[in-house]
Amino acid sequence: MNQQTKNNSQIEVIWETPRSAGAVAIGRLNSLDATALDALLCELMGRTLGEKSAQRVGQIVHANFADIDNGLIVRLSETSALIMPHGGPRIVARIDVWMRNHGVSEVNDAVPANVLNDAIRRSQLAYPEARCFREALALSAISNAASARAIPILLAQPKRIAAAVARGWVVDASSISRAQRLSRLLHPPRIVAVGAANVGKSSLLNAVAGRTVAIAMDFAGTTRDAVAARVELDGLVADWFDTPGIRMTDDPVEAAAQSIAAKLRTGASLILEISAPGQPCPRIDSDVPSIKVCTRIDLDPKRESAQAREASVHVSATHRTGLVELACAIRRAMIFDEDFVSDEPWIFHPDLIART
Ligand SMILES: Nc1nc2c(ncn2[C@@H]2O[C@H](COP(=O)(O)OP(=O)(O)OP(=O)(O)O)[C@@H](O)[C@H]2O)c(=O)[nH]1
Ligand SMILES: [Mg+2]
Repeated sequence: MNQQTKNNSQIEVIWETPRSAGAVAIGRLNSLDATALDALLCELMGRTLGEKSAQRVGQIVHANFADIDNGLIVRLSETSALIMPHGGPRIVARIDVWMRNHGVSEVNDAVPANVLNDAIRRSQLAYPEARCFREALALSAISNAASARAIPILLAQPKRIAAAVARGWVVDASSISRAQRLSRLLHPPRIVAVGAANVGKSSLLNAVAGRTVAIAMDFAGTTRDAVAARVELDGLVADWFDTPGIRMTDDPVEAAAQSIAAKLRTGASLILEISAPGQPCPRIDSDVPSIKVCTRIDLDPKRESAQAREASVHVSATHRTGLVELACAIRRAMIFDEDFVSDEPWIFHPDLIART
């Protein structure tokens, strides 16, 4: 091949099909300059400008592609066309060289070999339909996400991150904290309910889960082990741990369970400090964020007790009231409302910014 490099940098080619073998490959040519696109297509087909070609919008032409292959060309609009040669990787690679030699710039989010790492390689192999490595990572994250609310946000990221990386976007502290909050849509956060014995902690978990997960009975010390259930709270899937009531005990089983509960609190994303009218929540020494919840509010409908006044959420497990408000309060503490609507990129995987 003896092509001269021409200045067609105003034309770009995007391969819509994956770089693996396939029956047909589809490349999209875009240009703001319709005349430059006409000229390039004519040259690709070995025709002179003005000859019957693929230049009419909507027309499909069977053409020779620079003696490399033959296939179809569709003129989608004045400024864009699809070229569809056979999908052998060698054919596509040779057309790429031809394009490069004709000054066409390639818009290709595929990762260059030097930064191709295992995570990217695995996701690209698993999702050959992905148009770029960021989309492959997004599809892989979607398939593992615990909460469905992650899906629309993840789908928006490939374009958003590519644009941000291209404009020299720098990951700052606020992007990192937002990413940490949003990651709770992928990996369920741990929520630990604590409180005095017999306030109604297990009943509350059963009410939220909609089934009997933990034994609830009218005597202190019913829960003697940490019991967990995966629950959905305003679209956020979380692991809710019920713990034994905090009280002095001689029972070695209950004491062991309390020490497990203390460890659970340290690794928690959120602590629910459960009280009931007349039954305050013992003081918990912890750096973990917490929400004060007053249960059994059916016994204090006017919210006159100190516990009702102190709490930010009021529920009754037996009457099933306040459960939606509790779910929303937990979700908001874990992921802010603005996190869902922000246009900022979400770096949900460290390799997303691998290429700069
Ligand atoms: N009126 C009323 N009673 C409730 C409510 N929630 C729980 N109870 C009652 O409170 C008692 C204790 O409930 P549990 O859920 O076992 O309390 P707990 O905090 O898990 O108790 P321990 O495991 O012993 O720490 C039971 O008799 C429940 O029926 C409520 O919202 N209103
Ligand atoms: Mg209990």
